[in-house]
Amino acid sequence: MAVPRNSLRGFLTQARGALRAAVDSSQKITFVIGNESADLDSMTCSVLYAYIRSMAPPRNAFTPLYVPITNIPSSGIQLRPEFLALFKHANIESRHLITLDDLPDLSVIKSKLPPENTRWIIVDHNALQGQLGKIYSDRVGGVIDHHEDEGRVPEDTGSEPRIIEKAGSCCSLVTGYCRQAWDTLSGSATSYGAAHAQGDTLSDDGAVVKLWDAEVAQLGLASILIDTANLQSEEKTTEHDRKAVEYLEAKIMSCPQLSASFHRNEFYEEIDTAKKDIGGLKLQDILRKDYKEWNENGRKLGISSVVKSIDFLQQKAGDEANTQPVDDALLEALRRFASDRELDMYAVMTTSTSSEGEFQRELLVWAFNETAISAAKSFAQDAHDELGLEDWHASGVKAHGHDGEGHWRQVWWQRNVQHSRKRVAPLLREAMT
Ligand SMILES: [Mn+2]
Repeated sequence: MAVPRNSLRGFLTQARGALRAAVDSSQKITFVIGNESADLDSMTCSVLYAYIRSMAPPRNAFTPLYVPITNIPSSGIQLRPEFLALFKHANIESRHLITLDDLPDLSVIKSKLPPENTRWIIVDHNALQGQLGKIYSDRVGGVIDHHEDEGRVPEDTGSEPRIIEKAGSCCSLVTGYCRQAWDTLSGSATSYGAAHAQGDTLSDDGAVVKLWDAEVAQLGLASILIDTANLQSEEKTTEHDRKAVEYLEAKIMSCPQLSASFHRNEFYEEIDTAKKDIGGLKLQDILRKDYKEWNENGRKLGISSVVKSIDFLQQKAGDEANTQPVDDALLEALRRFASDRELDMYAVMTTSTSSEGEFQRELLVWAFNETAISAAKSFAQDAHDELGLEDWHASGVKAHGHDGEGHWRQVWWQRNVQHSRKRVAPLLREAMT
């Protein structure tokens, strides 16, 4: 039985209830989870997929209800101002988002949520990482992603998708996959009946469903616009993105309450501005806000993506430390971040806009022991041309070589700015194998 048509807010409340029931009375459950960086793309992919799928599940679905999980503790939501800005458009609040805090504690999760009772659909990544990955990898039964295929999801995923394709935003692939079911839902008589049953005060039921659709559509649209710079990035934007934007925008424009006031460019500017508004965050929070980690041959690699320049980070570190010279404060903060996570190699990728208005990237790589150092050096050599690595300006974070403690650190301009972590991470990982 499909879940009755509902608003996003109503659906998330119901999904949380289903999760509780699964834990309390060991019922089966299906999760939809994004990657550990829990960026806008990961969050919206899991919510959109779970929402549409729960109202139109395939006949032999593991469970009719799909529970979207955002792959961070709930405290992480506050680190993502773009989430908060977007929630208003989707008529939800932070408390509605289901996070890792809603799962049983890791020490008891295996008994409270036995793997055989679960199925996992992974979106915006294609290998379940971390502690969840250790316990539930074998239970992954579907994937939609736009990263390099790690070959971990079985070829045959039955009635769930196995889609790994290039796209600016994974949410474009999710939208493409769900649109047929979504159209059927929105056109069906039961939609109107469900809206009516909700006792909504809007004059006609069709308008209620259109508003619900528009709320969810804005969620998906935001992620695609952010990932493709409002479809303006030629390197990132694909046909999937353009089609999905057209589709979602049509859903928004067919909603009478929104059509007059909604403007895509303004909407993009609002979410993008919120995303870059990280000045109020602590440096350690900025570093963990968009962070991913990998294990290669027992060696740990961590990469933080930051939407501000190294200069900004230095300033921030200096302000927080108060006492130290500015350069040392940032290095000290990075060192602490890496050692808290027992990293062998740590990289920071920044994006920013130059004073001339050029989009630019910096890359800092820090290797903390001999094995990591040799990996970092071969990365520096092998990836040099592809990434367009160029020595960073001399001031500030000392850019070169050994720092006297068996460490090695290097900072570059990454002139080939089309390469995000999606490309840099595999290059670093390759160097570590
Ligand atoms: Mn993504």
